[in-house]
Amino acid sequence: LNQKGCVIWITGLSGSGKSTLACALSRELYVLGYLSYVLDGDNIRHGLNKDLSFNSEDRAENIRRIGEVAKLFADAGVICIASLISPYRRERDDCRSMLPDSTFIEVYLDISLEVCESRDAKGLYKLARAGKIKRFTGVDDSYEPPLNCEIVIAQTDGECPSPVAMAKQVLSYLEEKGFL
Ligand code: GGZ
Repeated sequence: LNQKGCVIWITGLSGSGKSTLACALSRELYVLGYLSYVLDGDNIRHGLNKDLSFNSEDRAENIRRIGEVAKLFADAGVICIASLISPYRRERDDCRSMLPDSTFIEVYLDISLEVCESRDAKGLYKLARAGKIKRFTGVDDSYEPPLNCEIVIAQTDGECPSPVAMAKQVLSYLEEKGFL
């Protein structure tokens, strides 16, 4: 396997496009002949992390466990794509510090709450606003944006980049840093 393992850690609000980016990126990497694996918060919460709720302690544990698993994948030489809200800076930084220098690539999906809420693909924001889901990130629970991440994907003139455009932004970074 002629590739260097790393962790691409995608953080952002619910509905910001984390899973969409993870999927698009994984597909592009496959086409280019690279092995990647996606660890998606929402999926992992059905298996490995099904014992965890959304209180702050459990979210921290969710981040920690996914960080540990991502590290194993990276050790094995895989490009591991972790997509979870991961609202806390401290736990994200803890994951970063577990990995060899420059192999933790943090991607912030800087999409406004307004846009995320207007998408509301699963109707969760609506439920959160109605008080039917408590502690919903951005509504009544905190999100701490990264201060110094490797990649920021942002809206331009209110427009969100397409999945392929987001993936390409990450791919150029990986290329520039010699991972591809
Ligand atoms: C945030 C919630 C919540 C609460 C359920 N707050 O956008 P989705 O729906 O499909 O993905 C979200 C997912 C969040 O899981 P993560 O493991 O990524 O979160 S964290 O990193 O904070 O542990 C969302 C859904 O679960 N969801 N309740 N209260 N998102």
